[in-house]
Amino acid sequence: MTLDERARAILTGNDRGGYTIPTAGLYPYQWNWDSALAAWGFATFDIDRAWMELETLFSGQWASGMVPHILFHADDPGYFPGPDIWASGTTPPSSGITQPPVAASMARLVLEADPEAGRSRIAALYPRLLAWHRWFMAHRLRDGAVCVTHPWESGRDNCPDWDIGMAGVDASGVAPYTRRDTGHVDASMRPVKSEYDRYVAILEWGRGAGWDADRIMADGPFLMADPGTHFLLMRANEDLAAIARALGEDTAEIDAWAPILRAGCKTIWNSDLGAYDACDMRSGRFAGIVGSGAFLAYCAGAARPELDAHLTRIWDAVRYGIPSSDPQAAHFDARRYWRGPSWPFLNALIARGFALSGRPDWAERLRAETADLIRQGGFNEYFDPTDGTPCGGKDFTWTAAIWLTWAGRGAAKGGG
Ligand code: 9WN
Repeated sequence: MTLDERARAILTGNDRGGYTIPTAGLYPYQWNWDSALAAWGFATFDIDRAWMELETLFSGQWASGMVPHILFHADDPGYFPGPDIWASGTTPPSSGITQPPVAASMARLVLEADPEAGRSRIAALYPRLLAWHRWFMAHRLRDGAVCVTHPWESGRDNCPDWDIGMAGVDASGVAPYTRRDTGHVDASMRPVKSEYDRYVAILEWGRGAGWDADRIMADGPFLMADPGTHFLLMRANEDLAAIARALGEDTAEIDAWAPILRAGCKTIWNSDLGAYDACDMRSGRFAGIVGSGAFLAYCAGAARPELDAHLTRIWDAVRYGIPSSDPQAAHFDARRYWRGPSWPFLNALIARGFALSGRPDWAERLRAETADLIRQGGFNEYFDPTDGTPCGGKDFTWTAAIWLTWAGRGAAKGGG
């Protein structure tokens, strides 16, 4: 089997009928940004299935406009915390938090893959995408910066960026629970118990608040401005405006968001560090971390020379970019989830930023390194950036998707 064939087989193998799971066992439900990436992958060989993936994701949209980070279409005891713990009271049952808004960006790429086939599908999806972005602008902004109310909302769950905010979370009253993740993959690659206790404590607080987004923003135990989600929303707003123009819709509302978020970049600029940095909005303190979320600035036209310097320093310190945290910092852990590893799907998003901001050389370098990781190690969830060891779940949906759309499509060509 060629790598293209394997990648297509992973996408179809993870298809549960209208939605794909990220990987069997470890993640048995529909995840938000995973699905958006999956749609992009499907668009290379089954355009109808690509649209269906996004449509199923938005079938779980809340009345408020929020699109949950997990949709529990069918119960599966292999994952904790499941639908009974979140208690969303919605159909389908879901989590009560969101994830980075990449769906509009992926919908734009799916549309461009076949504009004719996509016309009616995007017309139906557009109001839903708009409602989700409107929800972000109304319920997740503080000082113009996009915030996360739970580390899972960032999609970069245990990155060191959140340590400062997590330190203030009291997990002493958490109900007893059993983790399922460490039954699927090596515990040394996963978040530690003290982090899990806090994940559950924040969840229990939100559930107690009836998942009221404004109450959680105002008083919840965790609130941090996240450079990653901030820049992805800026990017996605531009992609949503492009979709709107293609549909002949008025873009005034979306256009008005751009200066707000551009001004918000100041909130997440740590001038002592010379980098975009997560900020704990409860204490007003910066995390002091140059994480991979900062490098999504290139997607948003928000790059700065100081950031270029951090990028090249950090990238040159590993064999395979882009590490999820700084290899020269004490917290770096090459195989523990978001505390060091390189993630192929995030590389695809970062490289899109490089290409859009006039750095095709960086985009090609990152593509080639990501292709090497997959060729050598397979379609894993993530990789050790120092030696390329494949880590986490296997046969991963978004790794397969970005092979088909990006990593396997470059100068070195990647069919085989
Ligand atoms: C919690 C599915 C998801 C990704 C996240 C990744 C991980 C979940 C977990 O897996 O998070 O949402 O249980 O660890 O961090 O980015 O969407 O692949």
